[in-house]
Amino acid sequence: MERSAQRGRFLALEGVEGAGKSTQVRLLGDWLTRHGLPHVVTREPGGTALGEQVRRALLESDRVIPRAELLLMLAARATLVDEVVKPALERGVVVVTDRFSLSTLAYQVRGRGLPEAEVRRLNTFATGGLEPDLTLVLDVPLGVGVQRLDRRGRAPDRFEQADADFHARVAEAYAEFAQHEKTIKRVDGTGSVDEVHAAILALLGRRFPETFGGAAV
Ligand code: T5A
Repeated sequence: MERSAQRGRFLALEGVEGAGKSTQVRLLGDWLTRHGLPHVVTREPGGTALGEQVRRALLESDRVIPRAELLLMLAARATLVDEVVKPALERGVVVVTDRFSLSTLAYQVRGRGLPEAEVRRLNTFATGGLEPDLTLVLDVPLGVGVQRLDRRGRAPDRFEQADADFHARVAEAYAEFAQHEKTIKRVDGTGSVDEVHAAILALLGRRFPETFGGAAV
């Protein structure tokens, strides 16, 4: 996507199930509100009327074959990009999303075993080449995420029910992509909610001082 002086920042939070993404996206949104910074908070799959319908189909259907899973994720993403993310960035606001393209590489490529080059090509078609300025991967051991979700007491969705090997491949993928791509950073997600929030703000303050400089909880 064309950059302009006014273009906003596009941030994505990622990680394994129960890593604390939704909690941290909400806190980041609250922080931006308190500091008077215009922003949009969204999630994937979802974030639009169509995307939320696709989300229900993806999470609640008994069986979705991997290629259909990929294409549904990308249909939701294309809609989110055109209806929400691009217009917001063009207005110069900060966009924070709970998951984006890195989830597709972790879950559909590494988890489901779909071919990476093909998935990347289709993803670029869906996004028009738009990538987050920074993707933060909340780093927690798989067991911690599972414990947090158990404590929440909600019935597991189709992804949460996948076997341990699937989740291990997803976790490895996050670690590996974070090692090789400059716009992906890992954040220790094992501390308290407030500690993780502070770590995210510190990292954003270093990376985007014009927006998050002097950030304090
Ligand atoms: N998916 C998605 C794909 O396969 N491909 C794709 O391309 C995309 C975009 C989405 C599913 O779709 C898949 C991946 C997912 O399986 P979802 O419900 O959005 O489904 O799943 P998650 O993103 O994993 O969301 P969860 O809500 O399950 O987990 P979060 O957001 O990581 O965790 P959160 O913040 O809800 O916290 C979970 C619990 O832990 C507590 C919270 O209070 C909550 O009870 N908690 C903490 N407790 C202690 N210390 C902390 N630091 C805590 N942080 C949170």
